Amino acid sequence: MEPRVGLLEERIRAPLDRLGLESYSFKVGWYNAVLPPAFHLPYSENTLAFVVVSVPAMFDKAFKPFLKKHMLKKIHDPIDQCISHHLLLVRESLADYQVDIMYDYEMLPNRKPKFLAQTAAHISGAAYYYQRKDVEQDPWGEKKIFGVCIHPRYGGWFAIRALLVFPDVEVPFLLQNAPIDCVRTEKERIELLEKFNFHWQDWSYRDIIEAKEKYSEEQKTYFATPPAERLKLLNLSRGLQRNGVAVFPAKEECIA
Ligand code: B12
Repeated sequence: MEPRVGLLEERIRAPLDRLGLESYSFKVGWYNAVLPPAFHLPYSENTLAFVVVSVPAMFDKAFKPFLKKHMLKKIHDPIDQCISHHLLLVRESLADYQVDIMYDYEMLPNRKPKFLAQTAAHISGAAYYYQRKDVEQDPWGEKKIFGVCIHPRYGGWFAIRALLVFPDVEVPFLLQNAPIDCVRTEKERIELLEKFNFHWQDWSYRDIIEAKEKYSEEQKTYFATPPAERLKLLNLSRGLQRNGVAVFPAKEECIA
């Protein structure tokens, strides 16, 4: 790793780690190489970027303290507000750099996601992206099958939250880490894709490997509650956000 990138990486990793957020560096060129032009990130191929993922500890280390200190804005999902708050602080701490931030839920005017979170997780080495084409004897016929990332330590108990892009930092010599292939057999891959596509509400795809840590019951209850009712849940269970903040609209499919 180039020394300058190592230092920069540390300035990002250290504050995020404490919050249950992991960051993985990559070159934009690695991401663009596996995608058609319609999904390319509009930066040169040696541009430095990081993908940020939340792990189970985020709920206690970042989200609950955030709720105690900050008044929620009614129109945004509280977890998204928390992640955005902390990434903006990281950006402030890096005032010597330009940093572009993109969130997993942001769409372009053509309604395509600003970035494909699972592809970014795979090419940065954060989590292996299992897709239909990773199965040889495909049993699904005409059905549409969505792919899923599995983290080597947290299985499916994590979410891909954001990209940080450094448009002015070129890293031609950055070394690529391959993601850990932790769902190795054909049988397990079929089981994983079946569970993710047809039974995702029962959480079972997340346990396809043994996870070092999972979402707590409290965190599961929070994510299992329809987005429009989550604020009520927070009010009732914590006595927080007293000053008249009402419901916030859901983003589509909001379990992370
Ligand atoms: C739109 C969306 C949905 C839509 C459509 C799903 C889809 N995959 O298209 C709907 C509403 C159905 C949905 C549902 C769910 N979603 Co969703 N969704 C998204 C979102 C916002 C965009 C996905 C997208 O549009 N992809 C476009 C398609 C075309 O991409 P693709 O299939 O990956 O195809 C590309 C790759 O194959 C790539 N490619 C080609 N060759 C190669 C080779 C390699 C090596 C690689 C790496 C890539 C690659 O090229 C293709 C494009 O041309 C992402 C967040 C994000 N910003 O990415 C979350 C996301 C995929 N969803 C997620 C989840 C968890 C879910 C749900 C479980 C609900 C939930 N949120 O709890 C369900 C499960 C699916 C189901 N059973 O219905 C997670 C997945 C986490 C993980 N571990 O993988 C994500 C990443 C959100 C997050 N913040 O973590 N989702």
